[in-house]
Amino acid sequence: MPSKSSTKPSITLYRGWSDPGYVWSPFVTKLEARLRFAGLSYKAEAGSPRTAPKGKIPYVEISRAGHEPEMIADSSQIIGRLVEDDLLPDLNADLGPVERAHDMALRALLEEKLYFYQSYEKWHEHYYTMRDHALGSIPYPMRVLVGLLAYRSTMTTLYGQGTARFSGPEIDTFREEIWKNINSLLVDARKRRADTRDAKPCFWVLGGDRPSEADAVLFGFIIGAMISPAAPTSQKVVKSFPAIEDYARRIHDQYFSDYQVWGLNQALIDYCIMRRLLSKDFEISCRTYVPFL
Ligand SMILES: N[C@@H](CCC(=O)N[C@@H](CS)C(=O)NCC(=O)O)C(=O)O
Repeated sequence: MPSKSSTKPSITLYRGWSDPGYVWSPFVTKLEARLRFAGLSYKAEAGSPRTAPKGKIPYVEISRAGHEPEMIADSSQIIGRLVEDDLLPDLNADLGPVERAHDMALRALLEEKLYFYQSYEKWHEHYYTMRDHALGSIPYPMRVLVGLLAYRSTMTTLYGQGTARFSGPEIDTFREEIWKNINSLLVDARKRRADTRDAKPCFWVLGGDRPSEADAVLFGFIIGAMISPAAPTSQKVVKSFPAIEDYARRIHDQYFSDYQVWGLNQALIDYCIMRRLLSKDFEISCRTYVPFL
């Protein structure tokens, strides 16, 4: 393990896509938020799950003069390591035990529950949009085959984890319930910040005047819903709660103003929904590869 050094290392963040701005992965945006909250600079590269240390994005390469570059995977492990090396502050250091428990419960709700509902919407209900984005770097006809394998693997995971045992409308209800509860927290948090002199200060999900770990995760999940045409139902739900969009917009304005703000073209969303309806027959033939569906 490299020793801590007084010179800052250079950090390359592999985000899965080379496009500038937000990417579709909530875990990538979570990590970017965490780095930006602390003003820690990083270089963005595409990378790929195929070359990632744990087969998933994000991952980072940390380079220090005189040391071998180090690759670290998993957004939480990366954050933990950067905190340990004093490159990031421990956002939860000043929280009491009850607030820490709430912070952890919120992160688990988003990363271990909502994530699977979002995956179902993207991979099952908007398969073609998701496939062509996630596997866009793979040329046809290979993408068709790799897409089916990715679909099968995702659905096997979702079935084992439990989500795919429910119907689409049931999953919609679960998803909506989570966002409704998040909205209640944010409405309350915004009220508590209303007395500050700053006209549009960021407000934070636990209601404090500084972010906690859960804020980076929540921001990642809101952006993941807002920018992806493969998640139109999530997007509609999030947009129905103005406090959620306001929360994300204030964070965007303060920390991500170099990225294009979300706001998908409605025509693009309608196209994706129509494309899904038109491709129903093909989707049914895909399912013959997944016998349990
Ligand atoms: N626990 C991981 C989750 C990362 C994750 O699930 N990344 C997804 C994109 S949102 C991924 O790379 N999936 C590709 C795959 O599973 O092949 C983290 O926090 O970094």
